[in-house]
Parts: sequence; C-alpha cells; structure tokens
Amino acid sequence: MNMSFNCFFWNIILSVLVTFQLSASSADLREAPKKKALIFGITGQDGAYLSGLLLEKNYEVHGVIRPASLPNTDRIKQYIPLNDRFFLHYGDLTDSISITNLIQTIKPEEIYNLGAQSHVRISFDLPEYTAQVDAIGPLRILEAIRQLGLADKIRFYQASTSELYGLVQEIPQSEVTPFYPRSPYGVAKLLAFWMTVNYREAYGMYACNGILFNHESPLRGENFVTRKITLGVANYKKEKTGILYLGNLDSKRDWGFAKDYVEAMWLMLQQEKADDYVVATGEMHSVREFVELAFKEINVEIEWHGEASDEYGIDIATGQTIVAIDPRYYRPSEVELLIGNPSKAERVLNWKPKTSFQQLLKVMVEADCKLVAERDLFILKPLK
Ligand code: NAP
Ligand code: F7E
Repeated sequence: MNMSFNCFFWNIILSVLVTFQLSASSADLREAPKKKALIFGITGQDGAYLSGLLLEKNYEVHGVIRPASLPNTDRIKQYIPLNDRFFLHYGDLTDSISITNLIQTIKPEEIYNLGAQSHVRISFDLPEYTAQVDAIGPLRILEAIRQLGLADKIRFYQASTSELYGLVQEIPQSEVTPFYPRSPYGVAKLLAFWMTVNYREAYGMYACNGILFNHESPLRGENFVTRKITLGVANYKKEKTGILYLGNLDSKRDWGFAKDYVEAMWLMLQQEKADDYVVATGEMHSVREFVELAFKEINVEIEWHGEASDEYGIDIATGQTIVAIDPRYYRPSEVELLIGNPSKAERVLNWKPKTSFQQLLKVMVEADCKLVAERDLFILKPLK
C-alpha cells in the first residue's frame, strides 16, 4: 500500500518536473519576436497570407479589424490562438483617431496598408465611400506616422494596383508607364499612390508602393472573377447542372498567386532605400480562357455560341448551358487588358513568381471542389 502510494507520489512529482522542464525548454528555445508589424486589411486575402509569412519570420503581428455583426476572421482563424504573437485591434481606415491611437501604442517597425474597398465594380456604386477608404485612409496613416514623430522609425507599404494603368498606355506596364485609371477604385488608389511618394520625398519616410497585378488564391473573395469561376465549376461538378453568369469574357489579366505576392511586399520593406515596384507574372490570359481551363480541370469541354450579351457556353458532352452573360457584371468603363513587367522587382528584390497560371488554376479548382463537397455533406444531411 505504502509502496504504491510512494510510486504514485513520485510519478506526480516527476510528471510535474517533466512538464515544467518541457515548457521551460520550449520557452528558452523560443526567440523573442524580431519586429512588430501592423497590418490594415488583415482579414482579407492578402492580410491572411502576409500574417502567415510574418509569423514564420518571427514577427509580432498586429492586425486591424472592423467591428462586424458576425466575426469575419475566417481567413486568419488559425493564428488567433498564438496569443503572444498575434494581436487583433478594432479600428477603421475612415477613423483617424483609431489609426493614431494604434500606431502610438503599438509603435510597429513596419505598417502594411492592405485595407480597401477592393472591388472595382462596386466602386462605381460607392464612389465616395471608396475614396474615403482607399484614398484618404492611407493618407490618414501617413499623416499619423508623421504627426507622432515616427517618420524615421516606421516603414510603410501601400497596396497600389495595376488598376492605376486602366486604359493602358503601354504594353507591358512597368513602373514608368503613365497611369490612366478607369474606375472610382483606380482613381482613389491613384491619390494614395502619389501621397505615398510625396511623404517619401517630403519627409524622408521609408514608404513604398507595391503596384500589384491581379493575384488570386483559394482565399480570394467570392465575387472576384477567378473565384466566382472556380466556385461555379465546383458547383457544376457536384450538381451536374447550374449556369455560371459572368460579364466581359474578353478582358485579359495578369493573374498570379497571392502567397507569392505577399513575399514581394515584405521584401520591399527590407531594402536600403524605399521605392515602388511592379509585381506581376508577365503573362496574360482572358476571362474566357480561365473559364475553359477551369472546366477542363473537371473534364468538361465548353463550346461557345451566340455573341456579346447573348453569348453562352455549353457542355459539349451533355449539351447543357453552363455559362451565360449577365450584363449586370459589365462595368461602366472597363479595363480591357493588363500585363505587368516585373523586371525591376526581379533585379532589385530578387523576387520571382513561383506559381504558374496552370498551377494556380488547379489549386483553386481543387480547393473549391473540396469546399463545395463539404458544404454538400452538410446541406444534404438528412433531417432524421
Ligand atoms: P480584400 O480581400 O478585399 O481585403 C480587403 C481588406 O480591407 C479586408 O481586410 C477588409 O476588411 C479591409 N477593409 C475594408 N474596408 C476597410 C476600412 N474602412 N477600414 C479598415 N479595413 C478595411 O483585398 P485583397 O485582395 O486582400 O487586397 C489587399 C489590398 O491590395 C487591397 O488594398 C487591394 O485594393 C489591393 N490590391 C489587390 C489586388 C488583388 O489582385 N488582390 C491587386 C492589387 C492591389 P473586412 O474583412 O472587414 O471587409
Ligand atoms: O475582374 C471581368 C471584369 O473583379 C477581372 C481587384 O483585386 O484586381 C482586382 O480587380 C475582370 C474584369 O478583378 C465578371 O470585368 C467578367 O475585367 O476579378 P475582377 P479586377 O477588376 O481586375 C485589381 C488589380 C485590384 O486592385 C482590385 O482590388 O473580369 N469579369 N465577368 C468579371 N468580374 C467579376 N468580378 N465578376 C464577373 O462576373
């Protein structure tokens, strides 16, 4: 009896010691965070990938989220338990007080402004709001940094965009191609681009513009064309029926993978001198081509019939209509083509895209097929 009590007792002591030792040694091994970064737009596609990259690089990551009636932290939920490295704060790009308070209390070494009303079609419906967030928002951050006397301490990244080129003046587009934006979104981003350059030149701030061309992923918002297509394909695979309604099938984009692109953002803030860079693949494809290749991933061949807004695509094997045009998705003024020249980023940042167009498309179709299949299981669960 005594013996077994002793064994029991020592086992407890031992397990306490082992547990203590384990946690102590893992704490010893754990490096202190190298730098602090503050991300506006952390809940978006790029915010999620950038958070992952910075955490891997041992940063302390702070992110700004907006109050919402339901949590919208789905893309970053895996980082939330890292409660000594990953911090979320309420704020809004339309609210200078929150921006100033956050920068003053966190005092990050790097600020990434990824926050925006980022949908081009929606910017025609909400031009004033888009300007408030996308143009004046970054100005509020730049001015807060300056007024807090942190201009020489904080490095700033602004999410600029290929939409600045709009009605393109040159093919391909580089850092010296003149801008000609074609939407309230593009025009708002133009103000932010030049504010970033101006604060760099006027106050010596380390402030950079990443002129990023379209970049996509399984985390892309569901109302951007690539994700809308891959979800439509996944849905057709599951249901064997259903029509995917789209707008302009002939516009062309330079599509890359978001995870590759956030690396370029980080590299821009690690240089000796602040500058602006085009980040792109240098390859261009049409929306029509994206649709055809995405359906090919599930072994469906499309044949096109009709013209303009009466055009539709059928599944050759079944004769069913699977794609049609809804003019609601046309834009009052369209950006017909975009293709970037990323040679400066390659030369100075040593950055290159790692993921091909075909790989991106495959990853997105596969992810959505899995997602739709899981949703299917849930929806089809019998009631009794
Ligand atoms: P996204 O998925 O639409 O994410 C936008 C982010 O901005 C979300 O976290 C959103 O928060 C936040 N946001 C919106 N309004 C805000 C406000 N008033 N205050 C604070 N935050 C606000 O965009 P993304 O694709 O990740 O793109 C990131 C940035 O790069 C954006 O600035 C976009 O304009 C720019 N950009 C994107 C591409 C591209 O192809 N993806 C290319 C060039 C440039 P909620 O979740 O609360 O809505
Ligand atoms: O449209 C056409 C549409 O909405 C691409 C944003 O991240 O990249 C994005 O802007 C093209 C356009 O992206 C549909 O007319 C056809 O020509 O996927 P999108 P975007 O407008 O290029 C830039 C670089 C950004 O900075 C923006 O933040 O596809 N298109 N049919 C359609 N587009 C949508 N959304 N939906 C359709 O049904």
